[in-house]
Order: sequence, then structure tokens, then C-alpha cells
Amino acid sequence: MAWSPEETINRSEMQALQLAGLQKTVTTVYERNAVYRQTLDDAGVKPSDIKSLDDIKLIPFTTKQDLRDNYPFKLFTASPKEIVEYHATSGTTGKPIAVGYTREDLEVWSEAMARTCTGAGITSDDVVQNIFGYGLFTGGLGAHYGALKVGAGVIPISGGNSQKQIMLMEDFGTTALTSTPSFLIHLHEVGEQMGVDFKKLGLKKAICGAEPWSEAMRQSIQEKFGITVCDIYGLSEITGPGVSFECVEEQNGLHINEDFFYPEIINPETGEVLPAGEEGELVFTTINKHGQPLLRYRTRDISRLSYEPCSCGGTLVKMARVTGRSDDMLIIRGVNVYPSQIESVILKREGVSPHYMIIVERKGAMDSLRVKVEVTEEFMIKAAADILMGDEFDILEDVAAVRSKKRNLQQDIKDVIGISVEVHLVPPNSIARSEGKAKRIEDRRTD
Ligand code: DLL
Repeated sequence: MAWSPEETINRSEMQALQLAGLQKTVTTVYERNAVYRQTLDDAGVKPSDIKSLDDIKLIPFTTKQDLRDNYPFKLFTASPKEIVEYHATSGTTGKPIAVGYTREDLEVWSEAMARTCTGAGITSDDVVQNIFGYGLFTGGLGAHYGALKVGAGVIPISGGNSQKQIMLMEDFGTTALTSTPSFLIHLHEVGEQMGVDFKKLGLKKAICGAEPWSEAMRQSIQEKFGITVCDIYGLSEITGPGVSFECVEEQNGLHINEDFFYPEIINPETGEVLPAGEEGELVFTTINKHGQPLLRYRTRDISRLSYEPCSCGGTLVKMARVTGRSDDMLIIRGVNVYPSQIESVILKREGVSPHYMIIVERKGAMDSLRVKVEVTEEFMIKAAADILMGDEFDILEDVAAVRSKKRNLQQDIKDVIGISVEVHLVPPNSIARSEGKAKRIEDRRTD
């Protein structure tokens, strides 16, 4: 099932579209964006040098750091008047990365999401309960636009509110869900406690993504809800959800909307472009975007490309499910968390040292974060001295100090990363040191 004709065109037609889009994009950013012009000049590349798709290799990569350095709008190519919507993602410093869309960009995004919905079997007959968060996160509005475009009815409930989610599924006759996979598992647990049999509701299909998840998780959701579930991938920098999507016919690899987002796979160490089938870092160039076009953006996501024909009839190149990243970003309940964000908070506090360990666990279906932080020697000595001197008042004060330190840290970390964590203050030297790179993350999730 395809939404638009570009999904079934042959390779040479696609390449012609891509080359035209690439040439136009490079010309536009060169003419309209000072940062890109400088980058291209430094690399000795002029827009007229892009004569074939292979010439994309002449263009330097764009990284997340470039977006941070040019925060908020210095990589925008459109004028403020042309930007009609803004979104943002969190970054290591706590400052977000900003993205801006023109009216045409919203059209392209909606189109990409309409293909995604169609791929998952969502049509104008469906009632879509959109559980992706609305707000600066691109998930909510992206799924909303796609569902509207295919003519489905949308329930814009956003995340959380488990009991209400279940009530509306029953009362509004929801047939399709759009959500992070982990939240659906959680929802199922809540429903079970309420005595709900999801298979008796009218649910038929779901689109899940925004975080790494496994085939086992898909099988489990399909089984628990009695529905089909398709994967959806995307990132705010490129457009949001809908960069690629699975078809319900195969549920095996995600079709990339490559007439909008030109993909490459590179060796993350060397930057060398790898042939189809080889695993490496995904890189995208937006070839039909106006607000903030990005040239050769390094996603840090690990995948591989396949040009094999798909049984759904679609000819768009497919990418393998993203299971890991080439950096250390964690995704907890759909929120991006970087260890360095937590580190930045710890470093600002007295009495604790920058020796810490982040423990990720799956409690029930929900991911949770625990942060072990070492207190400093001084802090420890003072507390011990008070205890030895037997001054009851001081001991109580120290206990109170530890408690409030813990609470403050928890609050500060939450303020920066946006989700709750549990802090454990541990004695000095109790966290293992490493000779090479420090190990900051203990991921105890099993799938
Ligand atoms: O997560 C956009 C999105 C919303 C995608 C809803 C799918 C559904 P960001 O918050 O910028 O955007 O996070 C992007 O999330 O680079 C991947 O590391 C990860 N990610 C997104 N989708 C998947 C997926 C949205 N299906 C980052 N599988 C990306 C694995 C995913 N990882």
C-alpha cells in the first residue's frame, strides 16, 4: 500500500529527483546561509561542483555540535517571516537544538507521515489515538499531521494519563495507536490491573518508535493488544518522525522517504561512505527542506541500507531497525538523556564528586534511571567526625544534610533532563575506576 507515486518509482527516476533536490538545496544554503557558505568555501566546494549524486562526498558533514554552536537559528535558511513552526530537542548542555519549519516543510513532513500511516495500514476509516507527546517534541504534531492527511480521526491525547487513555480507547472507538513502544507495554499493565481485555476493544494497529526497541518487544505488543505494530523512525533535526517507516506487509526494515531525505551510511570512525548492506552511521541530507536544510547530517544512529525490492511493492530504499547509537545518548521513555547532562549537574554541587554511574532499569515496562554519586572525602570526614564526637545534634544535622543533598540533586537533574531520577549517595572510591574511557552507564534492560 502506497500513499504517493514516489514510493514506487524506479531507481533512475528516484536518482534524478534526488540530484535535482540536492543541487537546489546546496545552491540555496550557499546563497542564503552564511555558516554553510563559509563551510563550503572552506572545503573549496561551489554549488556548481555538484554534478552527480556521488559528488555529495565533496560536502563536509554537519554534526549535532554544529547545531549547538549555531543555536538557535544560525543554520536556518529561511527568514523568520517564513518560519511557521518551531520544535526543539534537548542537548548536553541543557540548551536545546532548535528546528524551524516553513509552510512547505510542514507539507513535506505531513506527506512523509501520511506515507508512514498508510504503510502501517492507517486510512480514513481509522480513529488514531496519538499518544506521542505534543509540544516541542516532534512526535505528537508529526503523527497528528500524518493522520489528518490520510483523513483519519485524531485523538490528540499526548502521553501519560494511562487510565484516561484506556477509557478513551473504549469510548471513542480507537482503532490505531501511535506511541513509544515502552509506553504501550506500561499501558497494558495498567489495563490488566483494571481488568481490561485489550483484544476485545476495537484496536487494530499501531505505529511505534522514538526509542530503540527490539523485535521481541514488537511481538509482545502485537500479542498483548491483538494488533499489528510498525516501526517509525525519525529525528527532529531532519524533520521529526517519518524519516522512515515500516510497511505492515513485511514489517522488516523501514522505507526511507529518500526523495526528501537522502541517506548515506558511513564508517563513524573514518567518515568513509559504505556500500549498501554494510552497517555504519546513518547520515541524511534534506533535499526538499526550506527552514533549516541540513547537508550530510550525522545522526549517530547505527543501521544499514537495503535496495532489495519489498513485497509491498514499494521501491524506497530500506534501512535496518536502529538498535544502537555511535555515541552514548540514552533514550528513557522517549526522552533523550545524555550522561554529560547529569555530569554537568553533579559538577556544580559541593560535597559530591564527579564519579558517578547511571543505572538504567526496566521496572515493569517503564525505564527508570538511578544515579549513584560519590560524596567527597571532606563530606565523609565531617559526617564521621560528628558521629565519633557523639554530638547528637550534629549527627541529626548531617543526616538532614545528606537527605537534602540527595533531594536537591534529584531535582536539579530532573530540571535538566526532564525526567525523574533516583539519586544514591555512596562513599568515596566505591565506584569502579576505568583505565580507558570511564563507564558511566550500566544498562540493565534486557531487550
Ligand atoms: O524521536 C522523532 C520521532 C518521534 C521518531 C516519534 C519516531 C516517532 P528526537 O527526539 O530528535 O526525535 O530523537 C531522535 O531517537 O536519532 C534515534 O536515536 C531515536 N529513534 C527515533 N526513532 C527510533 C526508532 C524523535 N524507531 C532519536 N528506533 C534518533 C530506534 C529511534 N531509535
